[in-house]
Amino acid sequence: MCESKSATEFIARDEMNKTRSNKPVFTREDLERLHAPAPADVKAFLDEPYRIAPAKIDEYQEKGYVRLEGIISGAPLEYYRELIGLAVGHRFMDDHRELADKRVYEQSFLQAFNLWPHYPAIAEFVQCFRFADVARRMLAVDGVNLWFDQALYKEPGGRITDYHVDAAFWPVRPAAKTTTIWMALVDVPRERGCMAFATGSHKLSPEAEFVDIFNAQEEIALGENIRDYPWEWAPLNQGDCTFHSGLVYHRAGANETDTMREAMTIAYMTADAVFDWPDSNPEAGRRHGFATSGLTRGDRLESRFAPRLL
Ligand SMILES: O=C(O)CCC(=O)C(=O)O
Repeated sequence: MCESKSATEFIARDEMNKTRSNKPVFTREDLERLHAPAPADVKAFLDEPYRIAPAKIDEYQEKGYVRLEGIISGAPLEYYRELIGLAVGHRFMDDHRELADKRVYEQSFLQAFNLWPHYPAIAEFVQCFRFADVARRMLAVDGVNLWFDQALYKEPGGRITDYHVDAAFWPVRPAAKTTTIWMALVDVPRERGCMAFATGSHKLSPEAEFVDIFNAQEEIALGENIRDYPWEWAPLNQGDCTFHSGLVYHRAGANETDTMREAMTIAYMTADAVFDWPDSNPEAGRRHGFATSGLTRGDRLESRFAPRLL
């Protein structure tokens, strides 16, 4: 296996290329890797179920999130860390802005949304049995559809991620039957920007409250409804993950280290989810239009870009 190349390294190399020729170079070999099928041992790992103690499922349902150790490890971890790093580097190769020149929202992370439709090697990972099966068990449903994936790379010096509830951004109902895996591709201690969850806040309301993090000008102060909740920080070792409910309030710390916080996320919904949105954010009906094209409010949400996984 080739030496692992993180997005930080890729972007640094890209900067070198740019200085030399004023044109970023993404090698043919890099692109080929993003289109190549996984080696047999890596593929076998993706098909292997992850053993979860029933207490972990109870914890998810009680707190709205749960931490799981070693969802990925060894060669598969190195393999996908490198591929996801390459894909993030590819997405951002024409973005040469300094952190301080970006919009406040963009200073929280490099957000590489829906890598799977563009890079077949990542599609295998995003659609795999191993993670979808855990999602199905957390949601206590018979089947799950993919909603989307996104890599969230918090740059060194990257600001906090403002508190919010995911389901308010999504035209997916019931919100309680959505969940996201947040996977640490490197160690993510608190100082590298780990996640924090308001435990139990997913029970506040079946309708998600819209917090407009996209237009923040500074850190958004916690709302009164959520201020007194027990917030728990969730530092993770490389290869660990959290699953969090689409209804749980959460945020993340700043990256105070000098290395990238590399995280990969995949969002899932119950297979009988419906295309619908919260009254607090009618705009959600227009977001993710590629996945809901041709659907009318109230239709079952399944499409080429929101496929059934299990
Ligand atoms: O990674 C982050 O900083 C925030 C992630 C998040 O909000 C999410 O995955 O729902």
